[in-house]
Amino acid sequence: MSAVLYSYRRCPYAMRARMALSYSQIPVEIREISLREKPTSLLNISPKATVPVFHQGNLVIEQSLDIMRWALAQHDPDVWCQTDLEPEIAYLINMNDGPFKKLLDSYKYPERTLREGYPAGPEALVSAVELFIDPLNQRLSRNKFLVSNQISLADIAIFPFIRQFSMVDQVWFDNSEFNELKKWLLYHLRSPLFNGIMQKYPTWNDIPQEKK
Ligand SMILES: N[C@@H](CCC(=O)N[C@@H](CS)C(=O)NCC(=O)O)C(=O)O
Repeated sequence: MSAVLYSYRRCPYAMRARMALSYSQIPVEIREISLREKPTSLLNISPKATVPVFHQGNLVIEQSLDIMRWALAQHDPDVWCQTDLEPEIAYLINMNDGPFKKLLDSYKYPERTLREGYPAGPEALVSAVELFIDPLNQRLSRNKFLVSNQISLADIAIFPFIRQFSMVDQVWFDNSEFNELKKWLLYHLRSPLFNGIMQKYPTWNDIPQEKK
């Protein structure tokens, strides 16, 4: 049964799902959507309509991490999911998706954040470094990847967010002291896996013509 992934090229959640599906060799039709004009077929299966959403037959998976875990359960050739490392993998991903993502947004969109009364811009940057960037750099000075010397689910789930972080102020990041993290980021940016999932697709839509 053919599978579909509703996706948005630059969304870090969609990137991690596309990377896992590609690694697990799951054939999937990528439907690049417009976030402003979401396709009806997506809204029909997932009214909240965030991307990514995976759809195959009766199966609808609406969270990027669930898509990753589902894909790896089908095929995990390099053992990204190691049972004994699972608590550490889960801890890191929770930190990323929870407090770090909040700080990343505050750092990236200071105007929006200030309006909501949270610390923004430089203040958010200091907190993000303390909470996550520095600890990740320390981990990478001990091991080649985030939880061991082998790549794991944590590396792929977190990488698109560190990429986004590095791009908010590329000069700051390039001049920062986080050399191990820079190396790790570059490794992923240059990987065939990442480059393979960044190919461009025309925007897919199935909004009825009369609504356009
Ligand atoms: N928890 C979700 C978050 C996904 C998410 O927030 N995606 C953003 C794009 S990066 C989105 O679709 N936002 C909805 C919108 O902009 O309408 C996941 O892990 O899949």
